[in-house]
Amino acid sequence: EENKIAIKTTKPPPKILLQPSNPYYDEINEVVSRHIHRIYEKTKGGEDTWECIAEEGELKVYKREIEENGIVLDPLKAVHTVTGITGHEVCHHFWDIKVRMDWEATLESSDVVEWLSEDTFICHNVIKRVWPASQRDAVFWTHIRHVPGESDEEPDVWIVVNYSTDHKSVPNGKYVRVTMNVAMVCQTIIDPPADGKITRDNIRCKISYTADVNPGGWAPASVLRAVYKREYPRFLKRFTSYVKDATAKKEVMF
Ligand code: 16C
Repeated sequence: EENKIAIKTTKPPPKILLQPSNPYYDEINEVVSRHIHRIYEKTKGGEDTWECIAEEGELKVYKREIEENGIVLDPLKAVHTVTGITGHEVCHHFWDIKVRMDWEATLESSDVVEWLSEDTFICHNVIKRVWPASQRDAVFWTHIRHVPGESDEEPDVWIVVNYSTDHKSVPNGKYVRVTMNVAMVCQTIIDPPADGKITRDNIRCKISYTADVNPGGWAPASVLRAVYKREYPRFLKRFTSYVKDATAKKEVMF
């Protein structure tokens, strides 16, 4: 495909977790901690500024309308609870670029640009074009992490963060560059059965997904909002049922 930028990395992933010596270490830790803290912030009452745009069973999708210089920046968040899968499994499938195109419906391509560590790489997504807007792309680091619960009562957390960055091997210009701060945060709830034998029926995953996306250049607000309203709920349903199917016959990955 002559139209594609040659950015596929040939270097294999290092077999070591993200190290303090890595230039991205501080930024990644900061962004990850901010997302983790968000899940412990219980809603403090008062006016709820989030507008629900979709509700289906346990899935709820909310947005807040924000525009800056005519560009839609609506932050989006979704919560979902899915039985039969763990947070580790959800995060693994969200992070693993080898399976991304199996559940991503809005991408034309997705490639690794550089591996930073065993748990982190930089990638390049080319997003499908939406008429009448220009085509978009995104370059971001994606990091997966397991974090112990804040207290004895809190379950462990699995998290993936996708956060925009620049990379010399993907010059800006061919597409309009989208920037994002996306997090998939999961906690696994186990209801142990009387016989003590835990199966997938006894497992639930509480998911919190947030997306702060800047579409980069002008795009018609009404079209963009309509696309978001359709695509985010579709993504959450499609992705979670993908993970259920992919793991159903496998041993539980706690
Ligand atoms: O989080 C998701 N996927 C991750 C892994 O790929 C990653 C990607 C985040 C995508 C952020 C959204 C980009 C919005 C681009 C704005 C496009 C402007 C179009 C102008 C319209 C007038 O974190 C799952 C992401 C779920 C998808 C969210 C909705 C994105 C809509 C993109 C439009 C493509 C529609 C294609 C129609 C078939």
